[in-house]
Amino acid sequence: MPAILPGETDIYAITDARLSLGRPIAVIAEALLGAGVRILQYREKSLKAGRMLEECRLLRALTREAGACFIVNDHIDIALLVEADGVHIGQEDLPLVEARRLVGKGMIVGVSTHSPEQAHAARDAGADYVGVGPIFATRTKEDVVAPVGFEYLDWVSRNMDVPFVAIGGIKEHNIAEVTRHGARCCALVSELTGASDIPAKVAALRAAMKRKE
Ligand code: TZP
Ligand code: MG
Repeated sequence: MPAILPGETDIYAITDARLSLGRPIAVIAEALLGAGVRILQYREKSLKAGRMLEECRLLRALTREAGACFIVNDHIDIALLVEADGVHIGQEDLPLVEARRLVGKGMIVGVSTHSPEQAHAARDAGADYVGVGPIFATRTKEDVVAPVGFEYLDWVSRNMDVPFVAIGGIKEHNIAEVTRHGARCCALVSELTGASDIPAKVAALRAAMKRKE
């Protein structure tokens, strides 16, 4: 299994074609990977499975070439078909134990969590990492739960021994604060996919995280 969630602070990039200023996914992925992003998640909510499979094949090739980790959101079948490094599931997707049965031990399974109870359950069921959020309000996710703010992130930082990723409304202007609350890895969608200069945005986000370490 490739290393996920580096020890130092870093960003976890997530795709969304609807928030990419009309640019093809290959352009977005190449810009992110060229800027040194180490984890890329494919998350597309409005495409048909055939198209998603094609795009994931492409992203698998690009991430492999870049030596980056490739995670597929929701679609375990597609993740298996393209030999992704992992899958990411939410609380209302297939239960973690069933997802694990499908992908086996060698694949990363990440789970979105919004409370200490969900974090404990994910850890006990063998999650490789947990998503923590949404930290701030976001328009990117349609069925999003209410922001958890910093309270839950603080709790995870202090109490969880499983790697975690902060997510939801994280931007250049607030990422330092998220880092200060203990997040070493931050997941972003719109701030990255919607940036006109993606490498510059990656550099600015990394600099902001480091300044507040
Ligand atoms: N899970 C919780 S919030 C969210 C997901 C997938 C969307 C985050 O998007 P953005 O644009 O970084 O706020
Ligand atoms: Mg899901």
